[in-house]
Parts: sequence; structure tokens; C-alpha cells
Amino acid sequence: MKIEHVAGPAPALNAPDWVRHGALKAWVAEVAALTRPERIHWCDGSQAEYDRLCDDLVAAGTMQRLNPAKRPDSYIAFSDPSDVARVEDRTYICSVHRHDAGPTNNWMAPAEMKERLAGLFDGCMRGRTLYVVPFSMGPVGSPLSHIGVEITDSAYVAISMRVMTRMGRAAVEALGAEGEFVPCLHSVGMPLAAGQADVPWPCNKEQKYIVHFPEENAIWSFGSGYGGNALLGKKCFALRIASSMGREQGWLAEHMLILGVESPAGEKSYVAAAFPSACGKTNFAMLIPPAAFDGWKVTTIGDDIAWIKPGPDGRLYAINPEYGFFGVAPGTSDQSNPNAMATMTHNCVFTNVALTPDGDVWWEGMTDTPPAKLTDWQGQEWTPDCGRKAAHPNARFTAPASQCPSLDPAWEDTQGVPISAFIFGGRRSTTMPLVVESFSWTDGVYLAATMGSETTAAANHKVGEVRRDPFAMLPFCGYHIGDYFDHWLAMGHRLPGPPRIFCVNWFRKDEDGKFLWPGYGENMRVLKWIIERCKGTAGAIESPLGWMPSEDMIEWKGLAPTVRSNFRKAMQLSREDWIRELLLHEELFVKLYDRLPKEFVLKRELLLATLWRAPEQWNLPG
Ligand code: SAT
Ligand code: MN
Repeated sequence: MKIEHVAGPAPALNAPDWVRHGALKAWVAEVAALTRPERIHWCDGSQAEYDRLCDDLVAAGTMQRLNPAKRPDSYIAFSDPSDVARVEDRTYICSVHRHDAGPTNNWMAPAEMKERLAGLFDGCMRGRTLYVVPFSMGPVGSPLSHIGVEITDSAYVAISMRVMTRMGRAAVEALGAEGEFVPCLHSVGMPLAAGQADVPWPCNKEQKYIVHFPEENAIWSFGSGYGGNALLGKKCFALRIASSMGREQGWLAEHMLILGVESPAGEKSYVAAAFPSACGKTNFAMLIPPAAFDGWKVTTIGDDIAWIKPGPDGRLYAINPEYGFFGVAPGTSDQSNPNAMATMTHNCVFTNVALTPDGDVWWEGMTDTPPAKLTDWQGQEWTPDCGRKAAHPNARFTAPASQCPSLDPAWEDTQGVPISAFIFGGRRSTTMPLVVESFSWTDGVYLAATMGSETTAAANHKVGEVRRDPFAMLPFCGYHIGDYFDHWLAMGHRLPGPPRIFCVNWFRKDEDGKFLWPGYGENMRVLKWIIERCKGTAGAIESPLGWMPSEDMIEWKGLAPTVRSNFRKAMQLSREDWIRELLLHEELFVKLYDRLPKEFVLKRELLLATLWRAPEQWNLPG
């Protein structure tokens, strides 16, 4: 991308001899001339480099080394209290035409945005090191993979990218002299004047911009050092830019975990499941079946993002483009997710969790009884009765996927794994049943498109309000969401036998606000029915919404009878709730009107008519 406003001397380019890509070197030189860092470092991705950058971060006060006896090779970082989550209101899709970004994205004309950003990036790396961070999303050399290069002035970002992506020399070598890469430009937006002391978590408190140019596959991010705002391989590239690439090239980039299920007979199936941020995707991806499911095994391919392409046999194949997990820490425990706990025993970076006096980490939900004393995520002394949370609700662990005990042997398979089912789930206290299978592909795309969810702490908005979150992609779709629905419809109709589509809701509550379903490992009971539906071995009954399991189609072994009676409540459909829901569908549809697939209008009518004929409270028979 052409950068204007170039001025001033730039440091030596310092490109190592393994960088043969002329356009890459030219881009780095161009950025350095604009941002004027003190020095340039090309990341090779080695362990020695990682260790050295971690030492630098410890020296700078950004991270503290955890007690090596408790948590070897691990660190804790506290962010600035103003920089704790994705900033959706500062996230832009800058297509040439406003209409191509659609009504669910912030938009600005590319020329205008570049002008504004060039002003912000001008000199923004003064006093800092510019890190060139080459990375591959997906196994290096896989036909499903793509390469990016992030330029950042944050060493924390550089080391996090080494955990989260295949980072370093191998990615540059795969690029060769003229391979295609997605340029990802990032700055914390806090230049240092001569002699000015740095702060532990540099960021820009006034100005933040997370900007995507889908027509040139480029990303510019300014002002934040946190998570999806700054680790640009994740939401910015692997979802927003990749979703737009996928639409042009005939594939899908989705906010989905991928897991494998092995039956006692040794049959293996894979499913991909979409849930909004902080709705338990990591827990589901690492599920451990209850004891009664002797011989069943769940394995993990990924916990957040799936890239999916049709294979030569007409099935859809998926890879996890990431290399690590950036999981929500609060609520994670040896009970809720033993695999995640085992993944983060070493080589882990924790952000905004609490620090124990003996140099380990703690967060709400990790143990029933909190430690008597902690340092909280803001670096302050904390006691159980102080009235504050010890960890930020969006506190995260960054851990290598390779350390996960449930990792699937095929997780780095360059061809990907075949997907039998798509599962969509929101966080809904009411309305949505525990599980339902759509009547058809079109029907399933409708249900996914109209998904709602109560908001979480993963983005900086009010927690707990229901918003439409189509495909759990609302903050991550890099183009018009109506075109995205159309792309999904078209993808399925091109396949001889598309995967089945299911909706689940682990979060339904009773009148007293208590969860009706135990969740976690017990979700295996629902997953088993889903897998058997795909194989054609499980029955289902017709509900107004789709196919549902009756009570006798679920495996109940080892579960208290009360859960069984709650199941019926969790499967109830209330006409009143659903009429409200359909009005919200209408609200979404009106916004998208000119690009809304016409199937959706008819489907909505059909659903309304069916609900009117059904009883006011529709219950599973029996
Ligand atoms: O901060 S991230 O965007 O990477 C996490 C999330 O919102 O899922
Ligand atoms: Mn996510």
C-alpha cells in the first residue's frame, strides 16, 4: 500500500539474508520511514529470540516472570486498565463503497482513512523497536494456509504472535521472492521522546483504530496492545480479511472451534461450532466426556477459528489457522476444563489475571476458595472481601496448542479434516432450545444468520444484553453481512451433501435464573446425538423449529434425574418468546434489506405460521 507523508531518516533495514522478498523489504522500509523507529528487528521465530524478548519485557516491567517451580517459562502481564478488550466501535472495514462493508460494520472511505492513519503513524514508533513478524496462518505449505507479516512496535505482540501463529523464518522462506502476504501494520501509538521513560503497558488512550482494507487485503491497527486489537493474525486477518478472501475464492473463514469425536467403535467425525467470544468455545473444544461415555473420545483441532474449503470429494475440509490458544481465564478450572489447565502449566503468557504471593496465577473460578491475598490485575493488593474482582473478566491465557492433552493427531494435517456438522450457539437465558437440527441447509443458514446472544466481556460494551450475532461473526465479518449469508447459501448448494446444521444453547435458565443444563462435559450428551444424526443412526422428532431429540434419544447414564426433567424445560418453545424473536429477525432483515437472501423472508413467514399453529408452549412429546 502506498504511504504518503514520508519524511525523516529511518534506521538501517537490517534484513537478514533469508529474506528474499523485495516487496516485503520495500514495505518495511516504507513503514520505517513513516513511523521512524529507533531500530528494526526481523523476527526469526527462534526460542532464543523469544527468551530474549521476554527478558526485555520483564526488564521493561510489562511482564513478570512467574515462579519457575510453579509455572515454568511463564509470565504475567497487566495491561493498562483502558486497554482490556477488543474495541468494536473503533473497528473499521474500509471498502471503496460503503455498501460493501454493510450496515453492521463501521466504514470510512479508504483514502480518507489512510490520510487519517498516515497522520497518526507519522513518527509513532519514535524511541521504539520496529519488529517484523512474519507468520503463517495454517501449517506452512498447506493449500489452505495464508501468510501475513505484522509490523509492530510491541515486543509483547511479537512474543504472543510466536505462540499464536507459526511465526518466523519458515513463513518468510515459504513466501520466497514474490509470494503473496497480508501486510499487517500495528503500533501501540505511544512514541517516546528523547529521554522519555516508557510505561509498562504503552497504548494510546485517546486514539484507537483497528482498520481493514479488504480490497487490498491490508490491516492497520493503532493505539491498542491487547488481544484481537493487536495480534493481527487472529480476528483481523484470519476472520475479517480472510472472510472477504474466502468469498472471492470460494471458501469460508469462520469464528468456529473444530473438534473430533471418536465413538467406541473407533469411528471418527469432526464438527465445527460457532459461538460468540467468551461463550465457552475453548471448553467445548476440549470437552472430556462424562464417565458414563466409556470409549468415547473428544479431540481438539482448534478453539476459535476455522478455515474451510471444499475438497475433491465434495466434502468440506477445515484447518485451524492458529498455533495457540488465547483463552478466557476466569471460570477455567480443573473441573470446567482440565485440558486447558494442563495446556497452561508452562510456556504460557497470562494477561490481566491475578498474581499469588508465591508467584503463580489465580482468577475467579479457578478454585472454590480464593487465596487469602493476591495482587490483582491492576497491580493492587487484593483480599477476598475487598469487593473487587481479582482478574479482569476478559483476562486471558496465551498457550501453545501443542501442549494441549486433547489435541487431535490430525491438527496439523495440511489437507484439513472433513466436517460432518456445523453447530451454532448463543448465550440465551430464554427462547432458544438446548438443541435443534435444521430442516435443511437453507433453514440452517437462516437459524445461524438470526442467532442472538447476550454480550460478554470480550468487547468493551455492556455485558448481558441480547444482540443479533449472525454466525457469531457480527464483529468479524469483513464485508456486507447480507452477502455473507448469500455466500453461505451458495457454498452449501454447490456441495453434493453439505454438513448438517444444528443450533445449541447451553445457557438457558429457569424462572429463578438457574441454568437448566449442566454444560461442560455433559454437553457430550448433546454432541453424541448430533454425531449420530450425521451418521443417520439417531432418530428425531419434528418441532416447529427443526428436528429435536426426544428424551429417550439422549444418553442419560450417570446423570441425576433432575437434569432429565430440566431437559424438557430447556427444549420448550414459547410462542410469545418466539414472536418477540421473529420481530428481532425482522429488525435485522430491514437493515440488510437490499442484500438479504429472499429465502430468509419466506422462511420467517413459514416459521411464524408454524408457531401460530403450534401450542402456546410447545413441549417435547412424552
Ligand atoms: O481479543 S480477541 O478478539 O482475540 C478474543 C475474542 O474476542 O474472542
Ligand atoms: Mn473468538
